[in-house]
Amino acid sequence: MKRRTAEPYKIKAVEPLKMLNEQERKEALKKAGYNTFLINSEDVYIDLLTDSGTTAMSDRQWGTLMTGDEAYAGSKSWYKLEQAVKEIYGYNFVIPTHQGRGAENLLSQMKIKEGDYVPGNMYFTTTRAHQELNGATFVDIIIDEAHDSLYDHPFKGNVDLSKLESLIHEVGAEKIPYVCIAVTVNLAGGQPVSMKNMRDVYELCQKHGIDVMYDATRCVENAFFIQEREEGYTDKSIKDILKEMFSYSDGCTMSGKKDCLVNTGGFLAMNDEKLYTRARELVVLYEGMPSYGGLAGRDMEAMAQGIYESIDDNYIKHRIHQVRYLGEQLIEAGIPVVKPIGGHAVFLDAREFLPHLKHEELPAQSLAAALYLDSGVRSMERGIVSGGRNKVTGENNKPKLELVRLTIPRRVYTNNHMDVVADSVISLYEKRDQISGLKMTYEPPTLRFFNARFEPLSPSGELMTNETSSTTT
Ligand code: PLI
Repeated sequence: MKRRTAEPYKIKAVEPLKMLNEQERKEALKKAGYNTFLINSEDVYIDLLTDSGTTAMSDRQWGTLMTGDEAYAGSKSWYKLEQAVKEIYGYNFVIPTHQGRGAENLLSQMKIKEGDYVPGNMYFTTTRAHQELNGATFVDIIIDEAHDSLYDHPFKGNVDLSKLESLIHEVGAEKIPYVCIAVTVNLAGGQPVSMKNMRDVYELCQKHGIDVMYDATRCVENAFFIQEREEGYTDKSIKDILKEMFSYSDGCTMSGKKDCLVNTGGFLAMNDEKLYTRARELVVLYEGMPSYGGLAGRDMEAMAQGIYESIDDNYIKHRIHQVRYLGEQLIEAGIPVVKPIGGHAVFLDAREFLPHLKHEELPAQSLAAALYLDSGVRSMERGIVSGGRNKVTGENNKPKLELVRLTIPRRVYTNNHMDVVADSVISLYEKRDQISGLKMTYEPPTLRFFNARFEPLSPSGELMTNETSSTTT
């Protein structure tokens, strides 16, 4: 008999949810220009837009808020956070930032020169934007399998070493300020990198005098996959795995809003003292003193506590299993999703889901809008709209993966919520031919997905061309 498991926490406070009817959802969607980023949160039933900053904090974290030291300089709370980062991630130096992109800004400004190349295992929107803003060209060195949504690979976030070697050969190591390795890879579907691959990348980079900087945003999730899948790690603790992972890098940027289990916060960490000294100067310009970096003392307290909670083996096991619980229901129903199911989200393959739509008709944007209309579940487009335009030609970047991300916040929803989401996706799949494409009616020049507006392409101007919702909400 298969024994079922449940959430490794009790619920102490609840936030009641508003449940709009179909007509109200239709109006909310139209008002938001069919962009799920622009829907008011109170109009959302189950919010799977992102796992970023949406974590439920523990009673201990809430408790630490009262002990936050709000001193402008030398806050006690900062020293607690610094200690937690050094202990768990193992770096020598830490600079706090208001969130991950604050750390990306500092790192990119300090290390990149005009005309440089930054290789990475698939792009992330803000990371690449900061690299480009500082004059670098991003080069994708992830294994080819990562671009194939159906290819089942235990470590689909791995770097293709031959791609990295070719780039070094082609442009020269002096044009590569660092290699950026994301653990896990968000846009590939939350896919992990193996320990062996991290070790190999580090060895290769050391040979050429190139730094390796991790995007550590979902590093605990990555550590779980190593424990689960990589030979020699089954009996190791998440804490030990993390330590080894970070030993194959020279520093990292971190969005604490994900695996540090807080609503805001981040940091830049490194082993090089010279880089740290420069970062201490630069952080004052953009974030604040090196002892708070844009954070309140209470935020730093909560993040220090969150870092320790995140490495609890029971917490992370449930976290990954909850995402898988949703993903496996969809796979069983024949829904096209990115395989294997990753760490923080289930990704619907919108081109397979809506084969009647051309890429220019924005299948992922349309599917995300249709899902909200069907059940009030909010998801996020990760496809051609998020891909933006080529900075030289101005053409749309056309990422091979055209996805809708169902991102599961940490410790927020129960498996019953996952069931409601699965029912809605399955019901939409049954009437998928009724979903119209969208056209962009307003396009902001940078990171357009946040604020762009759309309209249905159907002659009736409706998103669902023959509307009959099967949901009860
Ligand atoms: O949102 P920030 O600035 O704390 O972090 C930026 C960031 C960096 N790297 C990666 C892999 C991310 O996923 C990331 C932010 N992700 C968001 C907001 C998300 O919804 O996935």
